[in-house]
Amino acid sequence: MKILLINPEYPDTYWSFRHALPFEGKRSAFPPLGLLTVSALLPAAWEKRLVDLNVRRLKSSDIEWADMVFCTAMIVQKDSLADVIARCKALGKRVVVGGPYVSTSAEQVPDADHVFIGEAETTLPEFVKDLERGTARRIYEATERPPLSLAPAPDFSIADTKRYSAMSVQYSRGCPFNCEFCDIIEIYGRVPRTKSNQQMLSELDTLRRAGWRGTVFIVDDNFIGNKKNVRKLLPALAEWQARNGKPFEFLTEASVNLADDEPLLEEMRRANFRRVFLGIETPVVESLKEAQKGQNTRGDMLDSVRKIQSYGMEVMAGFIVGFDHDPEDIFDRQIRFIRESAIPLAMVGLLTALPDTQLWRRLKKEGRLLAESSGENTSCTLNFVPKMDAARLVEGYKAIMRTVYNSGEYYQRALECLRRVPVDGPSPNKHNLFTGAAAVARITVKLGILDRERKEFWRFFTKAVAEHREKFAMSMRLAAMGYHFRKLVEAYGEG
Ligand code: B12
Ligand code: SF4
Repeated sequence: MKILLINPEYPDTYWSFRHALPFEGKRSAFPPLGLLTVSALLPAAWEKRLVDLNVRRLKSSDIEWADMVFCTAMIVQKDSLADVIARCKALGKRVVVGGPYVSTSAEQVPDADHVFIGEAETTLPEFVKDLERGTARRIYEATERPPLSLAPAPDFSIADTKRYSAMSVQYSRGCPFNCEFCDIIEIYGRVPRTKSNQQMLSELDTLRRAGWRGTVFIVDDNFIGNKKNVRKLLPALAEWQARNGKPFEFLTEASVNLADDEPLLEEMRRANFRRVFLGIETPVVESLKEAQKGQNTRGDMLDSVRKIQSYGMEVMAGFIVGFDHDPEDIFDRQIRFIRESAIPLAMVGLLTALPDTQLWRRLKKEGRLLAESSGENTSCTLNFVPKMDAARLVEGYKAIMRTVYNSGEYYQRALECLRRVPVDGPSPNKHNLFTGAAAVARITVKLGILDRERKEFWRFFTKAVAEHREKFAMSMRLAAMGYHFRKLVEAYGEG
């Protein structure tokens, strides 16, 4: 059996990092871990190929080669998914779909032959057996969320790893919190399930043996969701890093209460976590309460960010405007918070009601739901009727984008971040692509010569080199990221 696995194209959003990737000479930020896992769940004797549309085009010959096509999608990939399904069906192929978008919106893929709702660790083996017997159904829905002991190690062999800026692994699924707008807890549940230490270390061994060095994204919804197990994992991770010459620097996502746990932060520092993404959402307590995000009201959030930064981790964060309780001065308050937090990568979005979330159900009941969400929180469209005047909300949102990604503001935050985030131990930069001569040359030519904001770049560069020489790679990465965000603002936030 020949299986073609296809990852549809992402639009140009924060997380695509599309404008920063060329500096590193990469095509996409992360490989599609869902499909690598699906590949590992299929019989070893089947032949598999991956086409990631974010890395290269899909040729008709790719489709013709296959007996069956497997596609994944997040909601932002839905248009590309529809194109892929249409092309494969036109060539007479059997199409199997799954992943987070399909799991909440199965009715949106009428042309797919087989639809997987939820995680596939138990349903995919059942499908394979049904296929052999000729009794395969159209819908496979996981009745229970599988323990992660059933999750196989991802099949990295099908990915062209050189094309990606980081590799991904997953330790846990689910999050114990209950944020109203979140679909994670609907799809993956509120009881975080983890892999064993042995599973994790063996996945890392595979990546290391395959020659991977540099960033590894632990893609968990909330890395500290199951603190009891994470406490057992971290010392093993630190020891593994030390034994193997620190081949990886980790990036992950966590809830803000990470700041309350200094022993955990210390363990993360030892294991070489260099970046963490936090869901800060808003400095407005009433809006946090409305979002059922009590974990963000437990203390001063600026202090929390500073604490995490002091353990050697750059903080990245998500911010949201559009809550019912947002006051008139919300836009200024968000700008002020972002400025004071020294979070260079502040991903500000308009609130969106994702399918099948508590927010979606409430807005539906209140008659305020307008359409399905595009999932693109930068696209300046609302899929519900906000309490604030919609035009004012969108205008205020754009004003935040223009301000926080203005070169002067951004570089100021980046410098303050460099100041706050210590780098200790053997240089984590040694595997960092941003120290490579080609990357530095691309950055200095593009940002220091061709770009209209070159003066700001040189001001940043001079200070960064003079005051933070040991963080050169981090400075270069931040400069490249600033360019990506500025380009996004030009696309979405101006006018
Ligand atoms: C890592 C990650 C990313 C990464 C990389 C994604 C990639 N290349 O795969 C990045 C950072 C790029 C990213 C970006 C975004 N993401 Co994201 N991301 C995740 C995260 C945290 C983990 C994904 C992952 O690797 N999971 C591990 C694998 C093993 O799980 P899985 O994909 O679910 O696969 C399992 C099943 O779903 C199933 N399955 C999956 N595909 C298929 C296919 C077939 C054929 C079958 C049979 C089964 C199957 O089998 C697997 C094993 O059980 C998830 C949350 C989560 N827990 O999954 C959010 C998540 C997928 N992202 C989400 C969103 C909204 C986004 C953004 C739009 C955020 C934003 N607003 O900017 C952007 C959009 C990207 C873009 N560039 O425009 C939402 C999707 C919501 C939805 N309903 O579609 C999620 C669920 C989280 C959330 N609520 O925020 N994301
Ligand atoms: S903390 Fe994050 S993952 Fe957990 S429920 Fe809230 S938004 Fe979802």
